[in-house]
Amino acid sequence: NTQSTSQPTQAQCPYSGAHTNAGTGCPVSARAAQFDPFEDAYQQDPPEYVKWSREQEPVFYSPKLGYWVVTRYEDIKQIFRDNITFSPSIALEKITPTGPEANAVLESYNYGMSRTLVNEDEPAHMPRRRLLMEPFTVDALKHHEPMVRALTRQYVDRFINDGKADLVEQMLWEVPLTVALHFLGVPEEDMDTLRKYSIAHTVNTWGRPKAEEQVAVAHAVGNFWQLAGKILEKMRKNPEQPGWMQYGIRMQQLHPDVVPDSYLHSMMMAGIVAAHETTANASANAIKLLLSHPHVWQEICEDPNLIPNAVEECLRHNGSVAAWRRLATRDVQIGGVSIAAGSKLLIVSSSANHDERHFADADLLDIRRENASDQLTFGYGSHQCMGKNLARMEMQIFLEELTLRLPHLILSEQTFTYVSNTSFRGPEHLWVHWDPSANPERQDPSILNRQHPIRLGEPSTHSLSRQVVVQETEMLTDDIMRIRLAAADGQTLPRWAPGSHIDLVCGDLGISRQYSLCGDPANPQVMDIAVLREDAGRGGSAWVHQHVRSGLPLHIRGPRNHFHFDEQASKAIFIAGGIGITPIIAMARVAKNRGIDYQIHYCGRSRKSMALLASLQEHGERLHVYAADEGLRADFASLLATPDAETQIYACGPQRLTDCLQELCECWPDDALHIEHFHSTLSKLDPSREHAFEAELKQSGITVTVAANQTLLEALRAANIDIQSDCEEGLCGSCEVSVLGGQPDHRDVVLTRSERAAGNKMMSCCSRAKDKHIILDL
Ligand code: FMN
Repeated sequence: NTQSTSQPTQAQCPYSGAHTNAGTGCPVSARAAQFDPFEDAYQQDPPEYVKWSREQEPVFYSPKLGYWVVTRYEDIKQIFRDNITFSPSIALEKITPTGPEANAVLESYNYGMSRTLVNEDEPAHMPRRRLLMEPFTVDALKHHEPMVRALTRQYVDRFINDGKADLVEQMLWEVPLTVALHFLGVPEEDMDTLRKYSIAHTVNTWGRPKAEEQVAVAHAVGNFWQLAGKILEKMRKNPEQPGWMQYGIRMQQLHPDVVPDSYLHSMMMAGIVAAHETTANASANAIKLLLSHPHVWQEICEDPNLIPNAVEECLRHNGSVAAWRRLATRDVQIGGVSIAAGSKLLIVSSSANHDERHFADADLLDIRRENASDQLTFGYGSHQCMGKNLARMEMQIFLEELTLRLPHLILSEQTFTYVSNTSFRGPEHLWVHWDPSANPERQDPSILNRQHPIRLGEPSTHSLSRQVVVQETEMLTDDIMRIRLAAADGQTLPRWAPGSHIDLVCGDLGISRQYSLCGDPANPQVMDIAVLREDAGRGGSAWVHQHVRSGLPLHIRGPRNHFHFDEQASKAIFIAGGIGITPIIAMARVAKNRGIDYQIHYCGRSRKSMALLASLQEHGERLHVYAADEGLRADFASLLATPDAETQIYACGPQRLTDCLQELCECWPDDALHIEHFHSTLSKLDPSREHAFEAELKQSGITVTVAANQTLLEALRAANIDIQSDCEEGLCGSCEVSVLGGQPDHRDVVLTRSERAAGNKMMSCCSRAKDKHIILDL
């Protein structure tokens, strides 16, 4: 209850009366003693402000705040995971208790904010969350997209010719508020008043208002409360209207025990704040961050496919929720530090998002970061932000509109100010300028018709493309073309290890195909692939052969690697069939350079049809070539007759070859054989032969039904669970989920024999449950 007041902070010091350090006289370290989240330095850059803590003292007691402060990724995720030990009940509690005068003002408005989802404990929370979640699912959110687009366009129209704007004032505050109101089903007429009140509410809950401000804030909050009540009454008269509140009213009627009547009023007020300010702040932070990295801004202007992951990376790097709160309900250890029952925790999620232990080069803004969506700005587990996908949608649309219409936007010189509070963070103003005469739509008004599909839900690595240019092509055989790619901007390309492949986007066909990198991993200037034309294929390789010529710009994604080569191995056997030589040749080159004892066995129809034979000659006697038209056949049965604990086998080729190898390696140590499959063996999902099952999601506290005509991945996404995926054919391994109970029915070709037998992970794009129930660590 936000009315409850904190104890005076000093009294909570867990060390009072404890033995003290001889040196300082106090067990609280000097930096911990200085920690003050109301200082400007915290507001300006929270992760930087607590960097010392992440590095040296990841869990510390702050005497100024009366809270334990937690700053590392794993510790914070663990806290989010366990909502019984770490109660959310104090999430909205006032950090600074109000004085009697302000309390009297609040009372005069009958202010009665009770718990909402965000600070509700179990067992009340989950049934309520389940009941109220449907309007937040990806399917339910789709129809809001045109509204968000239209609003965004309308606001940009207002300032596009001005040459300068305060984006917060002129767009980023009001659009999310209007979207929030639409989503909640609130009439627009009360927008201006609501705006004023919602700022006051933030200060009231998270800030440290001075005594004289407290009373004014209390009046605003009281008014906000009363207005919310009035609007709710209007809605109750017409509960069939669209909107989350109306949905809540209907649920309340059906399940009054789960959604009590009194709850709706609080839900309305909290909903406005939650849906509005977080997104407004996140958008302002994101645009500020991107514009302060002009080359990154330029990249997304040129390729809007990058926007969904750029949004995610901005949420990670500079999110709008800097920290969150929990209450320890029992004595517990966090990161090795003992915390007593009743202790309050400030979990600095913005710091977790910069934890090098989880995010490589964490301070770098990398819009292609593959694990950006592991960010904790939305929280995690059963209390994860329900509106996350609405926020993602808005942020994508804002960036799309601005990069399309104002690619020449420049961040103006300015000092950024923040509303002083522990949790919600975004600049109060964001001044930008540009030359309106250079607005692209003045030259070509048709750009306004361009619309990029937004990505609802978490970003997929499908969207992380980069532009390259074809430097040269060469026909290696009648039907295999070698293609050399270079970075479009003349820069270097990402590093890759043998076994990696890229996804090549096949022009406007709307498809992409994977190709293994077969060049030299030590050369970051170029990437080589070799593509076999498959006339009976699905059109991708035919497109490549028809269109790819020197000088052609192309889009690629990756590199990605699911066929890791153990460079520490002492012995290796490489087996390739036909075009399967592409990943193998890169591995063999590294094996040679590293002095590994290796052999290459390469089979094909005829030498004429076998690519890269000339380059392979460097391997001398280690290379064994079997051309069928010469009557040569590999004798794998003899080669693999004696298992050897030190030898790793890497194979790539047609299915009959890999099946045969799998059989021959039955007696080899588990996981000695590594296979890369170029083609999926997955047949189309046939609902008549499948059964529906339930997936219980341990962390999220929900159970998802996977229908017979649906994949587990589809069902998880429909329930707003973030899962990465890539090929969605059981080939790539991106969509792996951990299994805690029940038996997976594996359909992928990624997991090894022992991994399948262990049964503790599965590929959600294709694998199912053997029985009716499976428990996942999600
Ligand atoms: N096909 C090639 O011709 N060369 C390759 O190096 C190659 N590498 C692949 C790597 C992976 C990880 C996968 C999954 C597939 C690979 N393929 C490769 C197969 C192609 O992705 C694609 O399936 C093939 O070109 C046929 O496409 P199409 O049926 O659209 O013509």
